[in-house]
Amino acid sequence: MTEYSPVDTQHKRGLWIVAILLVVVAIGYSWGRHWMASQLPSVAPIAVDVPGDCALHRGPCRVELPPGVVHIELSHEPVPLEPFRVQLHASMALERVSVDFQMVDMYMGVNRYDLKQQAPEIWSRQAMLPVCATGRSDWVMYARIEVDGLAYVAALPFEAAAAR
Ligand SMILES: [Cu+2]
Repeated sequence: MTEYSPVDTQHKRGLWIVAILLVVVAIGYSWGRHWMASQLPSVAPIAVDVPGDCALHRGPCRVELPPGVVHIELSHEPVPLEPFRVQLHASMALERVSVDFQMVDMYMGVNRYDLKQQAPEIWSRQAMLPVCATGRSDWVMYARIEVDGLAYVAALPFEAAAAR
């Protein structure tokens, strides 16, 4: 016959509380890690070479990635504060594409756009450039392309027309 003493019962209750606390901490930790991961870009990008004659305002640039070729173009020569389209088509399916516009040695704020998927290998999005206070027109579009679980980034130069 088993006898339960009040001390044993208290001890058991204490163990239960510890177990529940451990579970709560474990769930919190796992959720926190998940949340932090979702706040960061999923993968660090690999810089890829761009042809020396690439000038997006004149026409499409061809970028070679290990899994295939990507053609990137703008609908027309961008004018600050006027919308233009960024279009991208690849020889393979892509997972995610975003672009960011900056100037050489001049931080122009966040000008990041997530492109929308039209088909697995066709992505596009309307974008707009801010006005440069110095009147310069030399820009770089950083295209970040995610494919096969890896991210690549290509720096594509172009000129903007004068703001109207
Ligand atoms: Cu500027």
